[in-house]
Amino acid sequence: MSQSSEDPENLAETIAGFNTIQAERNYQQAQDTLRRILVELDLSQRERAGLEAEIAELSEMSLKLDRAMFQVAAFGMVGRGKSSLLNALIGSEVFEAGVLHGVTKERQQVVWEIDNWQDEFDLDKDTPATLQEAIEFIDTPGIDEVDGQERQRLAYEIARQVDLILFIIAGDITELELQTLSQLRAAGKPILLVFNKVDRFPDRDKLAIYAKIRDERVREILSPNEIMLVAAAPQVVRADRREDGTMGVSYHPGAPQVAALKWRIIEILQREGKSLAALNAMLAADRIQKQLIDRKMDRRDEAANDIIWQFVMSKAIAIAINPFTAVDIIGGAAIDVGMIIRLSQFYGISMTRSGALKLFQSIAMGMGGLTISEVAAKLGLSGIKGLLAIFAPATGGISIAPYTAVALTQASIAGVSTYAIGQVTKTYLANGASWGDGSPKSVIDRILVTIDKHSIVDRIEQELGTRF
Ligand SMILES: Nc1nc2c(ncn2[C@@H]2O[C@H](COP(=O)(O)OP(=O)(O)O)[C@@H](O)[C@H]2O)c(=O)[nH]1
Ligand SMILES: [Mg+2]
Repeated sequence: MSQSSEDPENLAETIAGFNTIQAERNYQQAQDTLRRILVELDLSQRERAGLEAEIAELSEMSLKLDRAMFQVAAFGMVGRGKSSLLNALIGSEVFEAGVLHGVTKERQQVVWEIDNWQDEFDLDKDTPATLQEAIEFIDTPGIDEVDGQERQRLAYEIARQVDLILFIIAGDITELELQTLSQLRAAGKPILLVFNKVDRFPDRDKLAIYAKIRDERVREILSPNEIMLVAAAPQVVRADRREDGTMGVSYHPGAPQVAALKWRIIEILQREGKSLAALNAMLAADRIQKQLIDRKMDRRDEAANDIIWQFVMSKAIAIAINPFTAVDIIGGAAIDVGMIIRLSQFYGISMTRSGALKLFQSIAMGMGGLTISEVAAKLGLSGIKGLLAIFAPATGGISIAPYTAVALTQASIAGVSTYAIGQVTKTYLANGASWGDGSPKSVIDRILVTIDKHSIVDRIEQELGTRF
């Protein structure tokens, strides 16, 4: 080890340097990952539908990383001075503030170049290269202005998006404030508890409240150095001599006292800005990617079900037209095998005709047999099976009524069996052409119990009814 790195000050600098490099690398990596996800998203128009918000959030995150944006949100009850505070930090009246209840109706944001604080803090000298270029300040409605559920959603949304939360109070802390504070804390983002309007308290009270919020209820949620005292829009009292010669007081806006808070924000931004932004982006990317994959799978499943249904109806119609020549399912096997081939193409797992036939046979055997009555028994359609037994001897089609009944019954059972074969095939293919850990039989049994046979029979009969 060199002489200089044993010097404690140099060592600290070296470590800080490593941290900076690490932060830089995390940042780079997050940026690359987001870009890659966006490029490789590869969603069809149909898969995209309903996911617009997530995709937009992903692009937003990517943009945020590209622009090196640090997001700071003001949060708190109505009238605590959220809008005033952001204005004081920025140094101009960007957000509407006022005495009226609920001036801020919805979330608003403004991007603000960090250079603007340059003169005040002589940033050039002190700021390392990791300093972000801009802060986005986000103003929100009061947490007591939106109902419980909406409030939770808002808190959750903001907490997961932003890099720093300013939670603004202006006096003793209320139950609702405490509750929201701990909700926000759970998101794991840096929080500063900003005690505003200190100009309204005599010094002793200020200290008392400060001690109180530090010592009692907030202690579990926040550490003392996460609490800041400010006056965003202080009122200065002035004694005036009125025209009639008497004395009176008037109130005037005084200079904001927010310098210490600015410093804290810069400090957090310097220390954690890049890592935080990278971490947030990665968390969001991970969450969104999982959603996208789920959605893709859902869509895929729906599309596969559409394919299966087409074959179910082809089979049902074929059998309804010609019931007695196809009492065993093998007779209609061409349709099932066709379905298996079509599904395998859909899942991008190519399968030859003989491969498909083999799969068909093993599924059919796993389903307990190949004749209509065997399948009916296996599927729990014994009522229908009974019907078959009654009409089966009347093979001549003597009267039209039994003929129709038998035709419909056989068509329905054949349709359900094709449906079941389709579902089993789908599961097999979606699992990468594998039965997974279990045997084919166990997979088939598991799927068969989940099929609502009677509603499928109803649906087939209904669709047949519209055709015949
Ligand atoms: N005395 C005093 N009044 C303040 C201070 N900050 C904000 N106010 C006043 O509190 C009221 C509500 O402020 P506003 O920023 O609209 O609160 P918000 O609803 O939390 O956004 C306004 O009339 C502000 O002038 C402060 O530091 N001292
Ligand atoms: Mg406001």
